[in-house]
Amino acid sequence: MSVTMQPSALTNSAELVGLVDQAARLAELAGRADLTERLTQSRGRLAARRMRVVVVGAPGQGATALTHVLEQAAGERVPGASFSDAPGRAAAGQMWVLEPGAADAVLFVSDADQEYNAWELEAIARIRAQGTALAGILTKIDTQPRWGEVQRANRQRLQAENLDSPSVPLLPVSAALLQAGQQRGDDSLIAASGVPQLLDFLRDRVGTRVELRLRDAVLADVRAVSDQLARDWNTELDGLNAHAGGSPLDRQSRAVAELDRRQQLSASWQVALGDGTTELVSQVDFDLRERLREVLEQAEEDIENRDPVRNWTRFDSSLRESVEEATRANFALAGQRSERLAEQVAAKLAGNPDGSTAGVKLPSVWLQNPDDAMSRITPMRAPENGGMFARVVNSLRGSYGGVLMVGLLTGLAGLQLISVYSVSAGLLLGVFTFWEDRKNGRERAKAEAKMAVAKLMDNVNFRVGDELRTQLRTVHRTLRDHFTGINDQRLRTAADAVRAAVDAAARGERPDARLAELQNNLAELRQLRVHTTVSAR
Ligand SMILES: Nc1nc2c(ncn2[C@@H]2O[C@H](COP(=O)(O)OP(=O)(O)OP(=O)(O)O)[C@@H](O)[C@H]2O)c(=O)[nH]1
Ligand SMILES: [Mg+2]
Repeated sequence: MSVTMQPSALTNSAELVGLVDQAARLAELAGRADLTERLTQSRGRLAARRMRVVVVGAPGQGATALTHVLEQAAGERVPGASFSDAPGRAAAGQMWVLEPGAADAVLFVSDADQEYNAWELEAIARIRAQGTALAGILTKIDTQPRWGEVQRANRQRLQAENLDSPSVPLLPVSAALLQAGQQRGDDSLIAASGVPQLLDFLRDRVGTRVELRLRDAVLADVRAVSDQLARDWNTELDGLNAHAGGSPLDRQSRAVAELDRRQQLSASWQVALGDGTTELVSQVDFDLRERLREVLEQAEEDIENRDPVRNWTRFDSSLRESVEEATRANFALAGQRSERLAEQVAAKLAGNPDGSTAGVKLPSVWLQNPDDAMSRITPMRAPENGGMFARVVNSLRGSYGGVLMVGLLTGLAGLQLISVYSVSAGLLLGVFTFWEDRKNGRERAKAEAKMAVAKLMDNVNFRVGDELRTQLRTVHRTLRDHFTGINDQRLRTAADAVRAAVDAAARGERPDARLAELQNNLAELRQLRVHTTVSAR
């Protein structure tokens, strides 16, 4: 009893839920827990759609109490729903007007002690005329054990007034029971309140408008699942048809041989993945070191020939750019190699004579740029180049020493401390010290610059290398999980085929029953596929 009022362009939540459920049932039939899980997620996304529910009714029927408990209990069940009391409460005998489009669903409440009166029937007729999804709610069922009779009587009245086609769902609830159940933590009271059932009903059965983006995402999931199931079942069907010839015992031994082959393949892809990963990591790691070594060499050459110490910030940032370029290239290589590894493993698992990956889906693998690791690398500290002042002081000290030295020597010869000789010696030594210092300072700055670069490169090697290895470990895990899933499925299919063949051989018959079952499933899938594509236009 789905309440479907909107024109069907598959923007209606109830129709979409129906398709998701149908696909989920088929996935379950095929034992594909991974696909069932994917559909559970689509269903969750549908349950989280925005839904405005307005509760209306004659005065005193329990609209406010119901709105409160729905708000409290909605929780995970219908996380996108909002509930409100009828705006502009109607006084007895008057009619209130709902803005068209203000609600996705209307709950019309009436006390379970009495049947719909004329006023209520008129109100229901008006809401129906507006085309909003509608459900009738019998309230306060805790005080009225005979609510079932009232429900039946209401149905008759709706039918008599021509208001029951399509049928209006009539759901019993009790706000009081829900509250009592919540207070005492008693699940049976909560279930008896009918409120969880009402919420599920709103989630799955009330057709509200679904945004196009959500609809397309859900349909894409359903299509992907049905394609996957079609592939599985077609493969099995081909197998059955190919093996249909010969005696039941022949078919049995062929099925056993196929299972055996798949078991061997199951070992070989794991070896391929293990070896391939080790090789991948060492190749990519080597590539990173090589690229960084080139950057380091270039930087050392620049320090030697171009003296970048004076323009240190620019040197620092251009060095970083080269490092980033090198790491990006390295990560891109890692991505390509990972994809190639995935193909190699898939080919091993597929075991096709032509070495293709046909029959085994490839996973999507990708690496992120190590921007985060790069951003944690601090700029290089500028080397000190001594500075002019230090150099002048040093030269003065040199010339002073010169004056003293020669002055004292010539003093012994009877000349004064300050003489032509001593002053000339002082000048000479001062100039000498100045040039020596300048040269030493430059050499020291270069050496410091090289050390700073080496330290930066060490840091990059450490952090980016670490990031690279972490990401490659993730790739390995992704591949392992992906191929394990496929492998399990292939083994299960082969084992099922063996069991079916053994059964058939025991009964001495052809595997017709399974054949018919597969054909039925495929027919249902084709129909599902038509629903999800044609209506999506
Ligand atoms: N026993 C019982 N009483 C209820 C229940 N729901 C509501 N009531 C009582 O019914 C009376 C009316 O409830 P409201 O929720 O205020 O009803 P309403 O339709 O919002 O009323 P107005 O806003 O005054 O028109 C209150 O006394 C509630 O305590 C229920 O589930 N069980
Ligand atoms: Mg009220």
